[in-house]
Amino acid sequence: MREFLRELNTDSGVTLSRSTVNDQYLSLARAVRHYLSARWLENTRKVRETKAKMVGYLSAEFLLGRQLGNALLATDLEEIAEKALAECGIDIATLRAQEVEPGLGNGGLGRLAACFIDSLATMGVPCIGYGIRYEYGIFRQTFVDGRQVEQPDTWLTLGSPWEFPHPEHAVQVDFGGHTETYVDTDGVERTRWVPGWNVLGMPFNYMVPGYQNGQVNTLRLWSAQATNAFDLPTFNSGDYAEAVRAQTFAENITKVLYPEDSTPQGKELRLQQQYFFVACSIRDFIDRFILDGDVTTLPERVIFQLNDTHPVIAVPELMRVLVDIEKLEWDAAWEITKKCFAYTCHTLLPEALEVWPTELLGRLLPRHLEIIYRINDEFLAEVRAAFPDDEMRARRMSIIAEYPERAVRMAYLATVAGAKVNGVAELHSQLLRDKVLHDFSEYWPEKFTNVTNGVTPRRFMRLANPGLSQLITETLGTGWLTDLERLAELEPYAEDAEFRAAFVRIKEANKTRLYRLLRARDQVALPDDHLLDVMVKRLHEYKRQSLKLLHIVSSYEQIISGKVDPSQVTPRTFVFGAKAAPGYRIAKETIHLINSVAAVINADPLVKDVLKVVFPANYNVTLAETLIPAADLSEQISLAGKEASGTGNMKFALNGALTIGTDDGANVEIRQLVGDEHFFLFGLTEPEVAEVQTAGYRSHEYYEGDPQLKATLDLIASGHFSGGDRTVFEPLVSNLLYDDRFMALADFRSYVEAQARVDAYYADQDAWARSAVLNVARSGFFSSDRSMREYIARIWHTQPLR
Ligand code: NBG
Repeated sequence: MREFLRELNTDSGVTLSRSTVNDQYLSLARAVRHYLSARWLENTRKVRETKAKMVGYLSAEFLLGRQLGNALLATDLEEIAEKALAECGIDIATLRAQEVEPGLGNGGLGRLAACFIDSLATMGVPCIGYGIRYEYGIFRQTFVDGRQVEQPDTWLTLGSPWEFPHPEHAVQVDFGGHTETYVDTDGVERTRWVPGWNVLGMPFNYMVPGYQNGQVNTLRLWSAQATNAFDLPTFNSGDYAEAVRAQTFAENITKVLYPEDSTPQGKELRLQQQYFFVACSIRDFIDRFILDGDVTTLPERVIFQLNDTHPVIAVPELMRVLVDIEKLEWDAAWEITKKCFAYTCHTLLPEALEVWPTELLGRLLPRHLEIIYRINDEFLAEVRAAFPDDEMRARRMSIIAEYPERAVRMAYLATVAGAKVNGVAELHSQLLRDKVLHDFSEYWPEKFTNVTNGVTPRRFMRLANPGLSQLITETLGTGWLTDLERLAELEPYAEDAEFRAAFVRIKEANKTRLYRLLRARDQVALPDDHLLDVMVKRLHEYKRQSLKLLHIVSSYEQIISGKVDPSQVTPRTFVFGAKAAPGYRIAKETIHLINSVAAVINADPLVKDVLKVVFPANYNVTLAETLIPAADLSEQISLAGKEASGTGNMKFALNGALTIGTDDGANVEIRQLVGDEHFFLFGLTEPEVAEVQTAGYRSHEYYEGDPQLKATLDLIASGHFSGGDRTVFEPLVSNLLYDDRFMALADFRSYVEAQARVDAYYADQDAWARSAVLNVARSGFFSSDRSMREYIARIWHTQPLR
């Protein structure tokens, strides 16, 4: 408390009585941060001294969520802080709510990175996360007339108490120019890069505290600044804009997060971002951890995990550093490089595998393009030697694509360079081996492995669901939060009526908490006796929010057309949360349709007691923390073979929602673990999808053949949800009828049948509660601690600090 007041007086310069909520929040944050800093310095010192091998987690995204709650939990200061503040008449919840979450990621991939660094800190494994400090994170979503409108995410304006700038560790990053050869003093011919321009990388450190273990790792995010920010003579001459032009230009590099996670925007700025942060990170690691300058020891000191293809330009960058700057022989440098990287692929959509046109790469990073060509030449020579009469194979495996334009396939580069390549769920890894990277897995079977994703139980159980966490602790004692498989011990309690009742009361309280929030935030009032059916994730066709919508509209259509009596319907509230990439037309139209359907259904007295649709704007980590613990039903309905893993699916199961889902991504493993009776499976399997596609998929036939589906689509097409205007949703309807790349219509029948099973099962509240408890008890596998143990054992070979 003294700390808090001191911060308030000295740092914010105000007295308690005159302080704003923001002052109070900042002071509390700083007080907690002080508490951690000594540990942090100690940790960093130990890593340097013991020369422990570190994980360098390279990721263009870290979707951290709010920091205050997590820091209080990690330091076990929650109760103390709450009591002390209460004595000053301050409600800690108000301060927590003041924090703007750093939205430095799009979705699952960025959130996974955040879960992983939390787990590593909790396990005491030295790790440094490297990424980008975007000035504007993922846009803030608003709705205007039901349409998404993006607002800039100004997360830094009210102060950012969690970051520590380190100007003394700034790194210069070069771009452009050309390369030339020269003969060095030993008579060796070498290449050097003569860059055209450069910027400065300014590091900002964030603490990554382990859960109550005194360990603090570092997340280092880079911000771009001009090397010569300000041109005084030009300024004095009166040309103020020109005087800061360099600065503006440089700062653009880290200005915004690309709001896209599954189609690459072939944008030069994005490549600049990627190179910028990995160049900074590699330089930084060598300067700060290889103190004797012996870069040949790098593989003993670090393994850089490439989080998808975004950081893969780090491979030629490390080669450049080793060969051009450290003057190692090419072969020696390549041996080192191959040991320093491992690659995680997070997708199956071909359009999401990044490729960079050689024209662009050569212009921006001429030396790197040369290095990539040489890596490719040597690799293809190897392939040709191994398969002498198979030129087609060599062409297929080339890192350089020739069509439709000459371009570098970043996933191939990562696969060739990486010591290991992994997918993020069993099915995904299998499809990587069998399809996306088939030639490579044949050539290097031992390189390929799977590590199924996980989520941190500290944030997604303990912080998000204190009620359930307390019940579990009362039942099992402490310790389960860092040993989540212990949830299995809850299994017998599924048969215990008293336990189930307590469990149900917590679910109800979580619903109440959510509805209170939504009332304040979105001015919607929700009935608290409905089945709560939730679909939250990025808006993408493959995830099939449209299929969910077809189910809702079909339930509605059956009532208004008199086919079903509303009194026969299981009352449901449907919640959506999703952002669409600003340039993704169909996704944005889907958002518009969801909002339009919601407006009509919520206003229709006929369905008033049985159907509600809500779509709170700006779904983010913070909202997820309130939404997920309240859900009864988790929607995981991607087309089989498209969702790499999913991690939301795990968060729901761990909080006692039942899943309705396809056999896709980690759903497969969730179903295997929780059991078929406690999971609503539907839809084509991946091999069936492939079959239907080969045979020729015509979605129109499903429409013709299924009266319920026809009535549903016809209702949308009729203008019922667009004030009679038939043109508004015509593109969406046509897309489903004549293209339907992700086969929503093919899975419709099976989906509504599964939903009928949901209704029937929900009627037996006790059976449902039992299944919900079993979902929790059987989902301990999905802790990110377990994922980290697997990476450590099979990929990283690092040790906890002692
Ligand atoms: C996403 C997948 C998800 C997966 C997360 C984390 C990208 C490119 N991929 O299925 O779509 O859970 O990565 O692995 O964002």
